[in-house]
Amino acid sequence: MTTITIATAPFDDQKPGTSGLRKKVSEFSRSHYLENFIQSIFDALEGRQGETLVVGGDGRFYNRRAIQTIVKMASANGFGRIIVGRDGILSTPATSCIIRKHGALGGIILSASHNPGGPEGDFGVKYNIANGGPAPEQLTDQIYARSRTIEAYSILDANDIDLAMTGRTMLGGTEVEVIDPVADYAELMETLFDFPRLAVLLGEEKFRVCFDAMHAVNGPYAHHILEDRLGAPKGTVINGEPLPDFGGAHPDPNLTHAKELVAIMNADDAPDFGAASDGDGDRNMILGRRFFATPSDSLAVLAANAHLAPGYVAGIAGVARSMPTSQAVDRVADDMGIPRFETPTGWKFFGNLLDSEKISICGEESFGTGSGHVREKDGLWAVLLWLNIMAERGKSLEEIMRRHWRKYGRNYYSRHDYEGIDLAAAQSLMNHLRGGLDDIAGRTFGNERIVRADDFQYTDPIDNSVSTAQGIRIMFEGGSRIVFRLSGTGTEGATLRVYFEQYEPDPARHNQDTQQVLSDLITFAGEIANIKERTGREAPTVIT
Ligand code: G16
Repeated sequence: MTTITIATAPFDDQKPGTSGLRKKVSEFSRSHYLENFIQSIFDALEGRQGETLVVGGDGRFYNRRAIQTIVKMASANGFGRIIVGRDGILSTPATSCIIRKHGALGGIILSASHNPGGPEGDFGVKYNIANGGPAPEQLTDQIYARSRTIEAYSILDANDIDLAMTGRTMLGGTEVEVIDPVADYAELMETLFDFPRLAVLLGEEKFRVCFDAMHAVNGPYAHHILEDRLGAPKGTVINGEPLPDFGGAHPDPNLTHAKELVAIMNADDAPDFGAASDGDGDRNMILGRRFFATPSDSLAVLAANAHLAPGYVAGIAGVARSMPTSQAVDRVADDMGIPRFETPTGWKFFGNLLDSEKISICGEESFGTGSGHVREKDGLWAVLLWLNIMAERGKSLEEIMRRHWRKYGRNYYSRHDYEGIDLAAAQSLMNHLRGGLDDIAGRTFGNERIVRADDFQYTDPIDNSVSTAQGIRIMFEGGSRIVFRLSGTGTEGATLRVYFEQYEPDPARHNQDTQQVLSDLITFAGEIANIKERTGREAPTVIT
């Protein structure tokens, strides 16, 4: 086997977004496109010689092909050991767990998360660092800079490795180990949760669960943990086989895309608990019987009750949420007297806070929650923590949520997405808002005064790095907020996200329709940003 060096020329569009580089499969599969980006990652990594690299993905179309290329390139670039998930499968949280457990330099995760898959769908590459978390901005900037100047990449001239069998082989001077994708992760979950207690709950005939893996990566993890280990009846996990095109569906666990689960949970004989996760297994949606827990509320409940699970029995050090996430978890932190942090959108911003143990639990409105057990958000972890809490409380999900609201008040919350709009129009909408910030502050809307309008900026309390232009915030006296930002994960045009939040302390008013409660804020946002005129859209594409 020999290493060959292949001449190439830079592509000018390899700037990683909120979570890695995401493009259409047709773009990623162009000659040298994947290779350029992988070599740019390797070139940005100091001291990779002899180190361990973890490689896996969510099973989407192009996953296996890309893995073969990456393994040969990693070997040619001097990695001493490569750990690959069997069949090329590794969820994002499992990759984070494996990087940490095996002391790897980092890992490459092939996923475009919740974006559709298949030959016409999306593909993506993320690099995670030695702490198991997403590469911080300094590193993604270096990778991007390298991609602008790259002239050649190195690859081993070798046969493909057998991804179907676990075991070790040598590839050039590199040991390649194909591992069971689930084992390390399941072992970690067992240290955090009361598995015997959960086995009793899930074994009870009167308590039923439905987990929708959406034909994505969490299928094997959920089958193993929920059904094989905890004894939930077969059939508890639906759509449990990862498919290259996710069965033609959109593996996004929200009320719009997880239609099958939503119908099951709204039926007369609905199970007690429902959940779905996304393409790469890091997101979660939590449902009770005919009841939806918003991700922001779910985060707040998990923070308030985490001590009921063995892994968090000593309490939590602090919490963090991304800026657009509702302030529900802030109220929990204030009540517990622990620190809380507000970060930009993107899991990478939690890394330093978790590493320095300033926080134990964090989450985002975009269906992501997690803790210090790994450095990624973790869909199945959230499910197990909820189940552990329900087992201890002996209450339904809705009862737990309503009790929470009675204690802390309810943050009515919704996100409106305008997907696939014209990029220039989206940017001009944001610039228009930015330009008018001084005029917005101090205005009165209904009975509420706008106390502040700004473009969110974050200074990391650990490394003092500064991230600017992270979203427009309009904040009202009573705690209501409107936030505007452009998504950093789409692959077509731009996606405008508008987030609405209104706080309601009075329990007598906790039963209202969310969109109704927020309707005035929604109208105001439409007017202030000229959404219809600027996007050409009458209504949002997705409301969560
Ligand atoms: C990624 C990031 C999250 C972020 C989400 C939405 O999630 O990891 O931190 O909240 O995208 O980002 P945006 O609003 O910019 O589209 P995932 O699950 O897609 O990897």
